[in-house]
Amino acid sequence: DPYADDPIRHPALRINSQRPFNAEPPPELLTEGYITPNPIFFTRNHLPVPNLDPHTYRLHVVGAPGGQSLSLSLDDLHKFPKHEVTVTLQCAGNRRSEMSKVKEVKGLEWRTGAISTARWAGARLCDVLAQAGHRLCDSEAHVCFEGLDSDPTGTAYGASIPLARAMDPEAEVLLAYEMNGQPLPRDHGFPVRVVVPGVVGARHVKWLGRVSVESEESYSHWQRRDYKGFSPSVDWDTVNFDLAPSIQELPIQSAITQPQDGAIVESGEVTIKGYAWSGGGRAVIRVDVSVDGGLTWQEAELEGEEQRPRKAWAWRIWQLKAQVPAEQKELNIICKAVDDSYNVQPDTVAPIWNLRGVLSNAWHRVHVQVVP
Ligand code: MTE
Ligand code: MO
Repeated sequence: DPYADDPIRHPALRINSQRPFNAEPPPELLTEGYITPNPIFFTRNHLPVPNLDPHTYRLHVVGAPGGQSLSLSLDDLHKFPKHEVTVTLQCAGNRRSEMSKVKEVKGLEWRTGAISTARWAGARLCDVLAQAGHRLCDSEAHVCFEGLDSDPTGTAYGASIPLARAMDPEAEVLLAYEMNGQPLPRDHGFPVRVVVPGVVGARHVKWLGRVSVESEESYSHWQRRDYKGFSPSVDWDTVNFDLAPSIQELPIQSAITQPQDGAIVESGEVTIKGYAWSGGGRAVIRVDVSVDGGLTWQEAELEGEEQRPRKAWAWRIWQLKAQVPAEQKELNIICKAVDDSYNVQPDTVAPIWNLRGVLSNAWHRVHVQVVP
């Protein structure tokens, strides 16, 4: 069993698949704090978790022509200036279970929890690339990452991001060795992973073994044959992965974590809570909440760290205290967020349905019963 050596996990996680391990925190724990504690941070593994020795670990960085290749130990990485940043990581498949209610999709049935936030620390990728002699001379180039996890044929997990993002110090792309002040847990990439603020989880390669600059995107399955969006009309007979761009920045997203669908709440003051986040460093400027199925709207209060313009890498937790009269029988709660480019979420799922169930960001809806 290639999974026999996987780490022990927190019992509160909701498991979507055991081998490989995929799990999300329950909604009430997800937004309990602004930072997600390491043991309940959502986990998305495609393969068995490698068991790497931090003393013999080396990160191979392929040098630029005329530059030199690097073989960096963990100590070597610690010698680069340490950079810290709070980043929300979201899987492209977050909220897929709502899409599969419209029509069958291929993929894990994530609810609203394939998203979490941590304070990451490590070396800046631009500093490491510069030491290997790389400059931003070819703005069409890509930085390819390879993990040290692999399938029985020896194929490793891989992904890539544009070189322009990797070399931009303002983009704050990290080779992270710390998560919330601790060494990375095994499930989250020990000893080193990539953190790409504002970009889909799939590019945050864990158990990082190799970094190279290429003229093309990574040839990995997960870069070329997965994590792309399509029209609702495209099915598995007609899909052409070569024609769609790989998902990088993610669209505006929000969800309700409290109360949960099907709950019973008491009339009077009802607390409604959730998260909101947008990709590409776009800040959340507003979350609108309705308790009457979208007839009327109220603005939620945004909590958590202030967001920096163009560098809003982390989510906002939001809250609304709604007054619910005793004669009310039910609430149809909806939330929708707006980012600072005035991007909004689509109101329903069907028009954004796609065969792989990615980019599921329609208005989130929760139905609850009210008791006096
Ligand atoms: N890196 C490696 N090496 N192997 C993987 O399976 N999964 C990716 C990404 N990096 C993956 C990986 C995907 S799809 C996501 S959403 C994130 O890791 C999840 O990171 P987490 O498990 O720390 O939440
Ligand atoms: Mo993912």
